[in-house]
Amino acid sequence: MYEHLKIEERGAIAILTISAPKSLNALNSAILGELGDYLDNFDSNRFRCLVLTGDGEKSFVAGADISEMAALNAAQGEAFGRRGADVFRRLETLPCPVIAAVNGFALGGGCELAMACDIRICSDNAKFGQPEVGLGIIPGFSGTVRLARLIGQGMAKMLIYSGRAIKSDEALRIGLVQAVVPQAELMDRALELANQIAANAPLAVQAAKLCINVEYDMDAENAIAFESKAFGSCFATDDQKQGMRAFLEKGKCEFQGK
Ligand code: CO8
Repeated sequence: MYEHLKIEERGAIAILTISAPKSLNALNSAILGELGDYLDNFDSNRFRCLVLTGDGEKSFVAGADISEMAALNAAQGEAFGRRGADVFRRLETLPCPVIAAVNGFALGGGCELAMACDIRICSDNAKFGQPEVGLGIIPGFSGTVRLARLIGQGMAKMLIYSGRAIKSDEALRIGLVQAVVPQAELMDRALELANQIAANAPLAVQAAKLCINVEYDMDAENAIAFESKAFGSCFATDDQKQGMRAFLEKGKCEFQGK
């Protein structure tokens, strides 16, 4: 149904693969459109985790499509940047968690896409970077926003100003990724984590995601109040009743997401 997206469902886990092998999965308008459509129709009641990856063993996403950007004027550049940023924001605010399984190059828009996911696991051959200033532009899919938030301003400025790409071990050291695994194990390890997430109470997982995302932009007082309210709302769910009963009876709970 999509030209550049491959979709797989494994129980409560959805796997989305960006596939444009000729350009190392670079993001053009068509792919952004498909990604936006997929996210708009994503059923967070049915799926408990989304794993996002790139096709092949070389590249996650090698950036926005340079051939499409080359002739843009300022207004068109802004519109293209806005379009990508909107799609990435939809990914970031998807109710259920998203794991980026980064299988190779995550450059420019590819690094920005990975950063819009909740958790990043990468293969040992992965490379991250924001090379945009070497093309006469800046990261335009929210990279200046998210990179600084994820790894701190100093490190973000060093990477963005220099355009330097870093290997997986350095990405782990600076906190850009949460785990590095051998390439052959990448999907298994991502799915293992996805299954751990999926075994937990889905409404509680969603509430935790919402809290962490929303509270980041709040002052401490409002953030704490927001968390208290979300915490309280968990007690209105069957999952909380059943989860706590199962614990007290030393049983296991199959959460229903109600
Ligand atoms: N866009 C378009 N085509 C690409 C891209 C890209 N980002 N990346 C790779 N390709 C194409 C190559 O042109 C090549 O095509 P062809 O076979 O027709 O010549 C094919 O993919 C294979 O690539 P290479 O032959 O270059 O493969 P290598 O293994 O030699 O190198 C690299 C791999 C290092 C990944 C190299 O391809 C590269 O440097 N790519 C560009 C990386 C980059 O600069 N990315 C950032 C792009 S800018 C961006 O993402 C901005 C996001 C914000 C946009 C805001 C809108 C205004």
